[in-house]
Amino acid sequence: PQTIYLKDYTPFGYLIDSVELTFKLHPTKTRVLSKIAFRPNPEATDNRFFLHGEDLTLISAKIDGQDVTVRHVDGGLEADGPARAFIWEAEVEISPSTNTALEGLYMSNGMYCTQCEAEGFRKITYYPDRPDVMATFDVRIEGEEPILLSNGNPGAKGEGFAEWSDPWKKPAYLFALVAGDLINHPGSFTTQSGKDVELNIWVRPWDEHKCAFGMQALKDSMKWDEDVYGREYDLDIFNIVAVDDFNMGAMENKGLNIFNSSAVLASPETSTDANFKRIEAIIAHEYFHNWTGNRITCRDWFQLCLKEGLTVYRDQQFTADMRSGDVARIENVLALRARQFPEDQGPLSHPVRPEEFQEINNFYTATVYEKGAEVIGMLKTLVGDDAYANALDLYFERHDGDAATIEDWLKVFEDATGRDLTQFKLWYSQSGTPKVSVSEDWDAESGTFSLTFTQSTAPTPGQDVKDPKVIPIAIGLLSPEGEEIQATEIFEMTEATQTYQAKGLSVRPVPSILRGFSAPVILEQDIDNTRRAFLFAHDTDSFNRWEAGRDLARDALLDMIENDAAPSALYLDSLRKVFADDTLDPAYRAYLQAQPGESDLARTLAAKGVTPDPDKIHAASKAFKQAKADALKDLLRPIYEDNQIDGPFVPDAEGSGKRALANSVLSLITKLDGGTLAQSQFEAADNMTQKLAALSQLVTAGKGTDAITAFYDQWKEDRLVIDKWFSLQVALAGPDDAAKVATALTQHPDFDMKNPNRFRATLGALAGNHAGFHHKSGAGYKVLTDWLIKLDDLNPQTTARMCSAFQTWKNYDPDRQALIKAQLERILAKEGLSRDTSEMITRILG
Ligand code: B3K
Ligand code: ZN
Repeated sequence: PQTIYLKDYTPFGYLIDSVELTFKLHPTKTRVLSKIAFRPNPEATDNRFFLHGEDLTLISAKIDGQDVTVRHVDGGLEADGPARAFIWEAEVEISPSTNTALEGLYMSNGMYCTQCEAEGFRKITYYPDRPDVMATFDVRIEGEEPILLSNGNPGAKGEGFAEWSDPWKKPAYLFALVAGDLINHPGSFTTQSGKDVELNIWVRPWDEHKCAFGMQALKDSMKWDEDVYGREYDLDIFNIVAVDDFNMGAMENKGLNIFNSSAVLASPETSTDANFKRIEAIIAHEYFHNWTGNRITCRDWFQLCLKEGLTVYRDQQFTADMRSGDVARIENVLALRARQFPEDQGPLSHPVRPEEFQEINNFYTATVYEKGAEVIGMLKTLVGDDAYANALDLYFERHDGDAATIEDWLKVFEDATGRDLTQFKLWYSQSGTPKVSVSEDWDAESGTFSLTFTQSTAPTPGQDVKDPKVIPIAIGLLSPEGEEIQATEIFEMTEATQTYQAKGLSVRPVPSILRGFSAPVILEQDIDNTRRAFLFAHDTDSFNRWEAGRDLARDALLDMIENDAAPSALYLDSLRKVFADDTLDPAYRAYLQAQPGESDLARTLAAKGVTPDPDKIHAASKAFKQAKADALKDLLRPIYEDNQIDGPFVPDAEGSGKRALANSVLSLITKLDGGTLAQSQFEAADNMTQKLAALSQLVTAGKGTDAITAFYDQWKEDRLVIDKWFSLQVALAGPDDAAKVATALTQHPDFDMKNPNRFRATLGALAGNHAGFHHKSGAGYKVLTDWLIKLDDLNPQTTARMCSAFQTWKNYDPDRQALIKAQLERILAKEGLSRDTSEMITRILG
């Protein structure tokens, strides 16, 4: 396969003034007619007329009304393009119903839908399918489906056809079409300048009752983007469509967002608080793309973080504003550490802006998205809130309508703030997670407290040498009594080693470092557990307070794993004190007692040079939880009772916080009562949050058999709930059973490998069951591999994405490494392996 390099970028030889498309829909013989007005691009040096195209049957091609001879070349076609403006017309035939890759135009349960990002439009018609080619689109859809949708504003409509017109220039990856038997959940929004926008969420009739929450989230997002970023919506209509078969969460097509039904449909009976929160964030994310992604798009796919990092950052800000900011930050950091850190510390490590790829779909990663968002957050911390706001205004003003680059983005910040961002740019170009170690010094005589920081980043694939980065380190100082004696300050680290000083202090302070997780680094502090317990009890920064407790818990667990130590009395004692504090926000309190997961512990051990033993980790995690339950015993029932809610289920911050706390307590109570309370919660629950939490506890306690059956019988008609049913059984299976349970579920009549949600619910859950997946027999590796090999023929994108389950393989012992390597080689040896999967496996093998 061919490698594409950032350094090779050249503009396309032609510009497009307008695109007209006509679709004559048919499951196996859809005709797509295109009429495209090209003219030579004065900025291009290469005027080759090449159009991308994949899996298309060309019926006819004309230039200015005359048939032309085309040359079919790798990835598309070529023709002799005139050196003047001309009209290209083509007719192609495609087969949506046999398109199982879910890219291009495909069918999901009888409805037509599209997914074009990144390079799917070329499966619809011949086109310069690259984001720097932007055009207005006029679309006519002919089909018997009652609802026919595309981007932009609606035009003429009649029996068997509908027309749509998108006045905003856009790249082809933002094109969308939907046709099906759908009903709309309507809404409306009046923009800040008084324009009325029609809103719709389009679903199958039986999903109508699951739309209200998404609609509210959409309105909240529209308002928030006006209030916080001054961004107004720019069309008469905004449509969202729910689709069951979808490779990822959702897609920001201009005016016609297409969502995985799991990322938009919700009701209290069928969705958990976590689902509601995720839906709110994804709706916001896709909506925010209207400005950061659509109005300003990317010049090429190497610039993906320009839209994704920024849009994730914006959706995180939105969530923090809508819910508790403290909890939101903890959740973002947990996700970063669970998904981005392993990526950045293993064979798949790549810069936030990669410089090469074979298959761009493999780079929609936690690094581009979540680390990309952290980079924006650091930039804001460094320049300050006001300067950030000015820079964003300038960005929208200067680049509206552009296909921009990271250079453009940074230049805006330089111009708006007068700052030189040359060194900061390393965050975009160098991969790996920096380690920051710190040592303290106290000079009692002068009252000077010093913190000396040293940063280093280990080599990553293709990058042996790393330079010091700009790292904003938020520091606060506490008195020995736990009073804040110095509020948070930003120390700007730019050298490999650098010292921060606070002067004129009367006592030696206790520092609280990297407050709010002010940079995506690994902080190595040589402090003892008494200090951690102090910070856990007193830190005035809520993030660092939680972090101190987590570090204590982690060290206690590592001590149990490595040295067969007993659960740390210091930790349990500290936890008891903090956990008893009922003035704390319930959601935050739930996180205070959460312990690091098994994969997290495995990675922490590996980073210390210790080979993780999955069985030991599993056993220690269970024992630790038991010890917490014993230590907190008398507190648990009252907390559980205090956090029950009378009245209807509301998925807001308050309600979900109480349920999170009650359910976290339930998980400890189950360790003491063997599942009695879980059983009654399971029977009484009128909402999925409590139902599923109770079911999880019953299964974990080995008492889940009847509840599993009852749950299935109650929900067998609801695909999204049955996904949870598949996933939970695999995720909670014991180490010896996980592979068997997953295999058995793949035989279940409701298992459908073509549906990415179901596939992930089953096989993704296996990969997430640490001790089960890494079972010494190799059964976990084998089952996942068998299914990845099967799926690759149908859906390369989802297959490739799931290969990352193997990315940590070099952390394990030689036997496990050999077992995994054999499976990776088996995948690689498969005949006709997709470019997507082949690139992933090759990189993972290293
Ligand atoms: N931009 C899409 C992701 C497309 C993924 C293509 N493999 C959704 C999002 O980030 O909002
Ligand atoms: Zn996005």
